[in-house]
Amino acid sequence: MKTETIYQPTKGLTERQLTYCPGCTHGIIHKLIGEVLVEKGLLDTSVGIASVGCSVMSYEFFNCDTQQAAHGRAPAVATGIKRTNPDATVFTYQGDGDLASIGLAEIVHAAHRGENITVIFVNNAIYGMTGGQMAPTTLIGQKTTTSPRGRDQGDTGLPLRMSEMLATVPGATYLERVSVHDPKHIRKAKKALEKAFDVQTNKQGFSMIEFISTCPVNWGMTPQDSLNWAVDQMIPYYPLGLYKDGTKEEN
Ligand SMILES: Cc1ncc(C[n+]2csc(CCOP(=O)(O)OP(=O)(O)O)c2C)c(N)n1
Ligand code: SF4
Repeated sequence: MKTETIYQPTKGLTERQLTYCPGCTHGIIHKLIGEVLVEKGLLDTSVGIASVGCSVMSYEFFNCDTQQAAHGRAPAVATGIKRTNPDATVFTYQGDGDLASIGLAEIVHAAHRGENITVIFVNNAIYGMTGGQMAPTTLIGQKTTTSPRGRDQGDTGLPLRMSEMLATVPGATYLERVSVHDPKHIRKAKKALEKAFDVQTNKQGFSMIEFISTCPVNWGMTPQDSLNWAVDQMIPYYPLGLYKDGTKEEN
């Protein structure tokens, strides 16, 4: 009997079982990255920079060369690797605690220098790995272990919108915010990733894709409720879309 392959796991990820909690969208984002690297023929020349957070083990999952960076320092490590290996495709994979809190200086300066790297920014509005503390991206009123009555603007200011902020940095080339809460948005997110890697291949400079992601465990929700919460609460504050496309200016 003739058999037809309808679906198979991407070769862009190893066979190692993901360590993410059930319903966490880190896994979907990994899969998209793996698919894009394979489809663009970049896997063999890619170097992923794993950061600190739930994705600390991502060096085990991406089926390419990887390097672990200290908390927040992934863009600096990526800078060194890219500058010494200009033909490699270099990407970082960072949570919002990693990128928007401890690594805020690194990401701003890497964007400002226009480093030719691709940043994958996973915004789940909380510190996942360490048990659900408030992050710079935590929403006003959102309860976390360090804001048990809900984040208060008077105490901690407004949540940081990284894509909007980096769009004001002249050196940044391509910035887009996407979500993976349903198949339509997953397809859109993949397109944005493809574009970001194209920007790097074409030596056009710094690109970042911000993913709205879920943390059902620390949000205290079922996987389905957490997808709904991302749509109802996160996306209104973090609107999806293109924040900067400097490639158009250059054409
Ligand atoms: C210098 C330093 N400070 C603090 C920590 C502890 N720490 C590890 S992971 C983490 C939070 C990570 O949260 P995030 O980046 O949002 O990723 P997530 O786990 O939510 O995917 C913190 C504070 C550390 N490892 N190193
Ligand atoms: S703690 Fe949250 S972010 Fe981390 S793997 Fe679990 S659900 Fe995902």
